[in-house]
Amino acid sequence: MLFFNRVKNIKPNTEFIAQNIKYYKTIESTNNTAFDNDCKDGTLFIAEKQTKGKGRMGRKWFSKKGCGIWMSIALMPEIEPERINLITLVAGLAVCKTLKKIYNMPFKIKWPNDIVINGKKVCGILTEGRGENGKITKVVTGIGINVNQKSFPDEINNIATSLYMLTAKKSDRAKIINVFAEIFETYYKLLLKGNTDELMGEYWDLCITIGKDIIATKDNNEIKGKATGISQTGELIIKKEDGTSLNINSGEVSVRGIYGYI
Ligand code: BT5
Repeated sequence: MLFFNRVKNIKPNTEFIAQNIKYYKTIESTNNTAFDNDCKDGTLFIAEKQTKGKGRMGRKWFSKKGCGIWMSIALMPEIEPERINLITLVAGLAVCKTLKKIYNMPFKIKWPNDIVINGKKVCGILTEGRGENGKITKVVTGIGINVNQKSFPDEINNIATSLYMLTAKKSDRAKIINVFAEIFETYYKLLLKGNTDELMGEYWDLCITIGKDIIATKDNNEIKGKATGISQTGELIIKKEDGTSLNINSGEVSVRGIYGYI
């Protein structure tokens, strides 16, 4: 069901990101709707509530009505399939910089797709791609930001936070989206030009995973080691306990610190 402009005043100063906007009251997942609809490059899909908001590997994303930013951007990049992960990194960098700019608080990135503060998650990102004959036709990057929640369900109470809980003030969702769209577009254009050094440098500075002892879980197997960097295609480079190195891809693993969530 299309819905008229609930999050009012989304009007970023961009060339194409969020220049076309589709608003919904309740849908299953903005990522799915973005795939199912023909649309222009950069179209923003946004819902007041998602009934099947999703994270990676089939996980659930809690998307309470009216409290968060549940949005997806449809992109048609000329990009090799193995570089899609970089779009998640760009989106994470753009959310982190947006929140730091508006709130002046020490938001950080937990590789690949969480924005965290004080050990809790305020935003998650899910990027999915579809293609034909080895070529990407559409990429959807879905972003969930907890904005005005005053509490969370028990399942995520220990790991989730919202901007309201951090500031004790209600935030204007459109303002966050406008700033985000402008920063995202700048970095996304750099990525498409192949000019990744600057954005990877900034990502590195904000990423709390690098340098940490971590456990990556893949297919129920645990890999222990130290995260030493990010590869050119956005993978996390891990130095294992036996001294060998391994690159891991964001879609397949979950990463946590040896001491807790981060
Ligand atoms: C993510 O997955 O963090 C990606 C979340 C992407 C959500 C957006 S909302 C718009 C778009 N439409 C969708 O359907 N999805 C995208 P992952 O790294 O797999 O983390 C999922 C885990 O985060 C869950 O298993 C919970 O532990 C936790 N979680 C769920 N809901 C949360 C919330 N609202 N805030 C913080 N943590 C949450």
